[in-house]
Amino acid sequence: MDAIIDRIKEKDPEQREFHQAVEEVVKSVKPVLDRNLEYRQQSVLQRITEPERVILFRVPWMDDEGQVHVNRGFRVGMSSVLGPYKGGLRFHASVNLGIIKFLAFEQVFKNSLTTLAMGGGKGGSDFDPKGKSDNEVMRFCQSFMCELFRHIGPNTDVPAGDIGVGAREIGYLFGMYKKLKNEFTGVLTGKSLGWGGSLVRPEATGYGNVYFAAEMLATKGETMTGKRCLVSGSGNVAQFTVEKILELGGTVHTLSDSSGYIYDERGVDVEKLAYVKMLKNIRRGRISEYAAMYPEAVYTPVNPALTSNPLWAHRADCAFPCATQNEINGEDAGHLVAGGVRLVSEGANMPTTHGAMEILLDNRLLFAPGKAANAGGVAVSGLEMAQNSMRLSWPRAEVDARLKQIMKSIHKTCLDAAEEYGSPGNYVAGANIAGFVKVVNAMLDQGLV
Ligand code: NDP
Ligand code: 2IT
Repeated sequence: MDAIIDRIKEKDPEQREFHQAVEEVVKSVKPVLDRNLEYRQQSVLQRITEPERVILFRVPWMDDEGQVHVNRGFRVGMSSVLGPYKGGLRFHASVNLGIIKFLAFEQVFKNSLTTLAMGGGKGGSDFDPKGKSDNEVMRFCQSFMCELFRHIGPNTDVPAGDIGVGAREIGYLFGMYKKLKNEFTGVLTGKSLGWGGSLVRPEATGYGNVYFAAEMLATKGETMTGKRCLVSGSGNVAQFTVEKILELGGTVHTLSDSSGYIYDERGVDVEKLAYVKMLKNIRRGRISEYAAMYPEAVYTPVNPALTSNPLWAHRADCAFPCATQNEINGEDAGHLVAGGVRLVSEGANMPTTHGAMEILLDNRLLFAPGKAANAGGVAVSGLEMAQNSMRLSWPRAEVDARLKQIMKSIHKTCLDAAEEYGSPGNYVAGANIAGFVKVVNAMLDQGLV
């Protein structure tokens, strides 16, 4: 297995996030491979770590001043053994092929855990939507779709949102897809309600994250009531993580963006959350403005050169990283433990570095990896696909009940797999093993293709 990882690193030495994601899964599934000769004979690890396809394309667009810009577009289809490629699109200046491959790789196991028929993929662009006008974003999305449309389809590949891609972008992307293909299909999820979207899809990742955390707490006879929580990010996942924590009786004391974070000792309540939604989703402002609006909060700019993020040093019971990858490092993990945190549930994809995760697991925290805890988003995307196929839409209570049931079942699946392979209570091992076994069995059933 070391040789496989070495080969992946040699082939693409700059794809650090991809190596990190692969190493975590490979480490977890070692006992599975040890017990299964066929998996080893069939080279399942080599096969599962090589994308089925990678599409890389030029995205030219013109800004409001008439200046031409060129960005890079990506779509990686990692595995289609369980269904059409499924996964979000990320628009962020940091996007590169290694990041999209890590996200696509994680998505394969996450989608497998949902029990819905979805393969794994991811895409995006190094386009930075910050400070762009609606018209600029629209022209960018149209140009992006002018190439992407020929590679996707409701039975081939179904993109959705991720960082920098929300309802506005999905609308522009869908409009261009529909025009180019001359058909109205459920080719994207996260659509607006009026034209094919599902109720609860905007809330699903955040709500699912907290449903998962509540399941973990229940194993200790505890609930979210009265729990002090730290949340990072202030986008889609963070907002609805906060909303559900409040609903279940917890308190939330932090929010952040890439410039800094706010600490509010009195707590982000329902009214303040409504302000954050307006600030981030409509005004597209910065979280620093929260402290101007609510003087009881303290804003701290975060210096990226710092080795740790002070957000994670506040005293709390639970932490919900909901911004981006590798936002909790070893030093932050030490602060979380010292600050009394007993539960970490990853709303973001791979927000915890490998070293940090080891510290949290060694200290016996309840730790939920993103591929389990944030699977609610893609799960409701799967439900959106189902509703689109039937040309029906389910009521809110029905979608929410299905989401809750899926999160409950992922929680149990993780615990059962961890127990079976000798790591009781380890959700990282459980999620990786359960996700992996289902994908690999399907791969073997379908032959060497
Ligand atoms: P949004 O774009 O809505 O919000 C992203 C938030 O994270 C913003 O507050 C953003 O701040 C912050 N952020 C982004 N990049 C960085 C960075 N490099 N450093 C610090 N902060 C950063 O995205 P989502 O809420 O949708 O996504 C958040 C995370 O959740 C991602 O890891 C995503 O992959 C994951 N996820 C999302 C799902 C979904 O359904 N949307 C489903 C499952 C996982 P700023 O405004 O300054 O950029
Ligand atoms: O990381 C993720 O699971 C997402 N960004 C959501 C993907 C989806 O297809 O809804």
